[in-house]
Amino acid sequence: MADRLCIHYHRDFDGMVSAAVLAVALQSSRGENATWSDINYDQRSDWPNFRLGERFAIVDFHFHPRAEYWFDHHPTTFLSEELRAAYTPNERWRWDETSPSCPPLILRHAREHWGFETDTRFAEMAYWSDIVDAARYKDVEQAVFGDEPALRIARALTVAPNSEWLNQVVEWMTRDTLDELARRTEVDKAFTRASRNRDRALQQFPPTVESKQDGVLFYDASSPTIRRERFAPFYHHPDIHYAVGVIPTRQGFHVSCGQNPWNPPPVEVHIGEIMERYGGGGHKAVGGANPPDLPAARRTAAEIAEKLRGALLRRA
Ligand SMILES: [Mn+2]
Repeated sequence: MADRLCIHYHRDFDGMVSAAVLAVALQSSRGENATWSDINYDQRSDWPNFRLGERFAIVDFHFHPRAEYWFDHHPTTFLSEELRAAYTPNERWRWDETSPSCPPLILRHAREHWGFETDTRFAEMAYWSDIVDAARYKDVEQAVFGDEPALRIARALTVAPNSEWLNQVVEWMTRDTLDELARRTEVDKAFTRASRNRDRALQQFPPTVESKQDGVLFYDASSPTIRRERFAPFYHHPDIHYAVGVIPTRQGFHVSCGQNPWNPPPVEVHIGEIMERYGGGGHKAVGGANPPDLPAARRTAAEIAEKLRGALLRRA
């Protein structure tokens, strides 16, 4: 049905909660019977023509001027100056880069503009979205081995087999509590598989370290046989301030950079802005870029590590 609104969501925990929240808020406050579908970074390549002729919303992803509804919290959401100029907050669009995750700003907007009152279920999901998306785990132990329902679900998402599965989870999010959702057989199975991957990743990380100096860890995990655990650098090296490394993607290589959430650097460095200079993006505390090949990725990662060491040394 061409005139049915489709909510396109970023494929991660807070993006999926955002889709569920918006779907329910639109249904109950505006009588809008929306569907939903995941979205990924590849779809930016022809952004002006995205879903041409269709009705759509976007949550937790780049601004699009044809989006009927749009909500995001990423500082790098605007793909050009023209797009930035096309945005003004209104009754259907809201950008708040100070929000740790996307669902709380949708809930706030829906209450203020559409009179939508949330239940404790969505409040709980929004609370955990902030923790997961902004890496506000109480310690690295919780980040890596956390067993709370939201953390089990977030981990399960790391092995999501396909878009249909993700769309199914969003549907469950529109009606389940986090506890009910985490107990679903499909989610629990994925969690078990993802936990095995995590254990393997933690074992595989130490030999990938190329250097550890002045609070910055540089690693090369570009081999496709190495599994990835986002917090492995901080799990093995709790004393570092930054980790920067190379990891494989389906098409090539990704440079990933992040500050240690449990040992924050004593300097003001915006990683997302550094990454923009390499064609990437991100937040202040974490970002990434996709150089054209492995040598370029290694060079980029090494350069960024050097920049970060410089910033830390100037401070020391
Ligand atoms: Mn997200």
